[in-house]
Amino acid sequence: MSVKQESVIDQIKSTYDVYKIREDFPILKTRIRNKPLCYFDNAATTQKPQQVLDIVDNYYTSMNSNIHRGVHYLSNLATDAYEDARKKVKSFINAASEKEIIFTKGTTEGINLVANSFGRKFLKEGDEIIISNMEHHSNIVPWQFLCNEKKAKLKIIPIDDRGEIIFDEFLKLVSDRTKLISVVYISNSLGTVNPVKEIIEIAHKYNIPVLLDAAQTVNHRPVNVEELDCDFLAFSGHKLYGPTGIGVLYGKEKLLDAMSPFMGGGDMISKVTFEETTFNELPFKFEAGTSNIAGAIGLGAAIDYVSSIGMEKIAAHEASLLEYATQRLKEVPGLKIIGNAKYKSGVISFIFYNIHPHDVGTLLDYEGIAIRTGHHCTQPVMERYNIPATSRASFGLYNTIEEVDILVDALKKVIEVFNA
Ligand code: C6P
Repeated sequence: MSVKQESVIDQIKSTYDVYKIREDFPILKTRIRNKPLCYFDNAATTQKPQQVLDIVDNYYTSMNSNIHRGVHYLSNLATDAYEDARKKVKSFINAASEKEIIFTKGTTEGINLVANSFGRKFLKEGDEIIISNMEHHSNIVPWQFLCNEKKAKLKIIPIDDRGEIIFDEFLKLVSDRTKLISVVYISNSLGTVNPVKEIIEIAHKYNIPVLLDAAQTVNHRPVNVEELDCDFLAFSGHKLYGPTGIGVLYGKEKLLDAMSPFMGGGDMISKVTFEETTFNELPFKFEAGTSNIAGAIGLGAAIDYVSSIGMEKIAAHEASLLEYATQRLKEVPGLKIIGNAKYKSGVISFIFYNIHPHDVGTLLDYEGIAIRTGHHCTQPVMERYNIPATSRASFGLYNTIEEVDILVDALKKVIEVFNA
């Protein structure tokens, strides 16, 4: 091991007690075929700490009730806990008001909400929406639906060989026809951290609102919507150590106010007659039907959990893991990393000789290692690099240097199996 690698390990060990943190995650004690689980599929979903599991359990055992409806004790308790979770989200991303925090099912629903409620109201024939070549399908397909309906155009910011947005090309796409820019903050398949602040600054010169897909961001680094000045931001609770089926759409109050509701139903109305319906105030206007109450409360607990560790510390720990893993993977013959941006987050996508990623994934599974293989719901990225799929190891706050070593050793074994 090089001196550099040793100093990286020392740095991690001195500032961050990852072994103590791991104790909070019961699932990490799992053994797979008598080998310790090495969970490197955090970009798909993260594991949950006991603190989140307990809160969700407590909700169902001691306060289960519908919210915003009842006058009874349990309903008030559940409503307070749900609204308390909203306050936690507001502080976590530094929104100006709780009215700007809409609970959704996840990132996908948040983006669809904006496409429907903002797009259908404000887009007209000939208008344009800008996205990038590295978007997740959930930040492509809703805009295609919208553009098809409105006869609008979807413009794509190209990316270079390293996996970075070509900024000059972005500048060429922006015009007074652009009605919205929707870009991923951190790419799930390349790990690229995009220059979103610069994108927002340019967009605002033209009065164009910007939506950030922060599915892979809020779990890895502090996010401050006021500082970014983004207009919308969507993320999923399950990637932030919280439950599945809950997410958040942040939107500036002025914009959310101007938008029509997304779905109709209970809780989002003010008055309903057969002739006319008036709508509830923000944020309830966008939360039709019974929400994922336990999910929101669990997300609040997840926010408490990561905040107690500190997002800055989590970011530093994962940056060290990324640096160490990137170095060590160079030892594996035939392995090529896809995505070498200057600013990267804890995702390493790679291809490996001509061994299909699914075979790599299956062999790693025999060693207890969970990675994701495939296109990662970013088929245009695969097309850009002319590959069908990648293997992807993605880091979370509980991953260790020792796990990276296990991954590297296992990859060397894959070569032996394939005689590559
Ligand atoms: N990416 C992955 O393995 P949902 O499914 O709504 O929670 O998140 C969708 C989504 C949107 N944007 C980005 C950048 C994402 O990474 C994801 C989810 C997972 O990479 C599942 S495909």
